[in-house]
Amino acid sequence: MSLIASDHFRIVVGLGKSGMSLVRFLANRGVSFAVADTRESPPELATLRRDYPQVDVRCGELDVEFLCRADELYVSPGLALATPALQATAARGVKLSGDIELFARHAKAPIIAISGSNAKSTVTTLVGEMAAAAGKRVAVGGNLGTPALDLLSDDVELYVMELSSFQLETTDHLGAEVATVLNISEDHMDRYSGLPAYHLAKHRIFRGARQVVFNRQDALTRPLLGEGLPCWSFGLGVPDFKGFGLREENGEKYLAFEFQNLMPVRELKIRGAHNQANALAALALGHAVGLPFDAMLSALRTFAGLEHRCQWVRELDGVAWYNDSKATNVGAALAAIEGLGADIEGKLVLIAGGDGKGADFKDLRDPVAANCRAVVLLGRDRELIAQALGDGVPLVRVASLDEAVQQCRALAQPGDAVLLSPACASFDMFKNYEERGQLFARAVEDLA
Ligand code: UMA
Ligand code: ADP
Repeated sequence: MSLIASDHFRIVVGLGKSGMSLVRFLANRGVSFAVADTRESPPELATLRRDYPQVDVRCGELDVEFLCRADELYVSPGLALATPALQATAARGVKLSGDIELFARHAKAPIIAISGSNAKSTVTTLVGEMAAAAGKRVAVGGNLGTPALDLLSDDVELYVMELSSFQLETTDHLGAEVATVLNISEDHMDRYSGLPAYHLAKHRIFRGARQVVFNRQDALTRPLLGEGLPCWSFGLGVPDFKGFGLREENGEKYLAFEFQNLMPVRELKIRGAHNQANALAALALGHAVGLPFDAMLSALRTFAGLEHRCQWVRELDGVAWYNDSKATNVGAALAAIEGLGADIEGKLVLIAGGDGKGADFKDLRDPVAANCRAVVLLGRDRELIAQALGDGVPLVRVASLDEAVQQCRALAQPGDAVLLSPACASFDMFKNYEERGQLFARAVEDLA
C-alpha cells in the first residue's frame, strides 16, 4: 500500500556534510523530515543517531514508496538526479530540491555566486579575503567545504559561495547579487550526457542574478539570457568599459580596470597566467558588490594560493616538486602544465592518471609533448591517457604514488620540475584529492 503524501514532510537524501546541514536546518525550524542514503553507513550516520535519535533513517537501496511520503526531497549534490528511484519519485509529483535552494530562500545578505570548471575554490577564497580586508562580516563556503545552510546567520553582511554544477541542478532561483561561471571545460562527463548538459547546469547560477561577471576569453561563460543585466568582464587582454584585464606600460604588466592600472602583476604571490585571470575575476566580483580597490589589492598581495593547487613542495638536486592534486580534470591540468612549463628553465616530469570521469584526454597531447620530459602514469584510466598522448613523450606506468615519485626522481634533470597534476579524480586509489596530495608531498619529503 502506498503512503499518502503529506504537505509538510521532507526527506533529505544523502547523509554527508550537506545532508547533515539540512538535518540541523529542518530540525531547528520544526519541520518534519526523514533521511535516506543509498550507502549502508553514510558518513554522518553516527552524528545523526546521537543528536537526532528520533529521526527515521533508511540506509541502502532507495525505496520509492518511502520517498513518495515527502512533498519535497532535498537531494545531495553527490547523487545524480537521473538515479532511477529519484526519477520515479519525481514522476509521482514529488519536487526534487537541494540545500542551495533552501539557502537562497533564507539568506538575507547579498550572495556572490561562483561556478566554473576550474578556479572556483581559488576565486571564492580570494573574494572572501577581499571582503574581510574591506571589513565586511563575510561567510564563505558551499562546494568549497562548509555547507551553505551552516553559514546562514543574521550577522552576515555578504555570502561568497562556491557552487558546483551538481548543486545548481537542484537550485531553481538563486537570486545572487552577482553570479559568474569562470570558465567551462569538460568535467564530470560520467554525470552528464555531454558538454551542453553540463553547461546548462552551470548557467542556472544566473537565475535571478542582479549582476553578472563573465570571462571574455570563454564565450561559454556568457549568460544565455538576462540581456540588460549589468555585466562586468575579465580576461587576460587589455580591458575596455566595465572590463578587468592586463595592460603593459613601460615594460611593466598591470592588473587593470577599464583605463586605470591597479597593481603590477609581479606583486601577486600566486603564479601563472591562470592565476592572473583568477585575480581579475575576483576583482570584478568584489567591485560589483562595492568592495573598495585598496582592500581588494591588499588581499591580492598577501594571498599565497590554496593547498594542492600547483603548491610548491620542495627543491631537491635542482628539481622543484609541485603538488597540483586538485587538478581533477583536463582543463585544470592544462593550466598547470602550460603555466608552470612556461615558468621553468627545464622540462616537466608529469604524474597523471586516476578516475577520468569519462573525459577525453586528447587536448593534453600537444601541451604535454611541448612541455614534458616524460609522463608517469598511474590509476584506473592510465591507458586512456597513454592512448591520447601517443608517442609524443616517453611514458612510464607505475602501480603506486610512491613508485611514481621514485620514477620521477630518476627521470628529472636539474632545472626540471616534477608536477603531480593528474587530470583525473582520485577515488580509484585514494579517499579524495587531499589524501592524494598529502601522500605525494610526504613521499617527496621522504626522498633522501
Ligand atoms: N553518495 C552515495 N549515496 C548517497 C549519497 C552520496 O553513494 O545517498 C556518495 C556519492 O558517491 C557522492 C558521495 O557519496 O559523490 C558524497 O556525497 P555526500 O552527500 O556524502 O557529499 P557531502 O559530504 O554532502 O559533500 C557535498 C559535496 N560533494 C559532492 O558534490 C560530491 C562537497 O563537494 C561539498 O563540499 C559539500 O557537499 C558541502 O557543500 C566536494 C566535491 O567533490 C568537495 N564536489 C565536486 C567537485 O568539486 O568537483 C562537485
Ligand atoms: P575548483 O574549485 O574549480 O576545482 P581550484 O581553485 O580548486 O578550482 O583549482 C583547481 C585546479 O584548477 C587547480 O589544479 C589549478 O591549478 C587549476 N586552475 C586554477 N585556476 C585556473 C584557471 N583559471 N583555469 C584553469 N585551471 C585553473
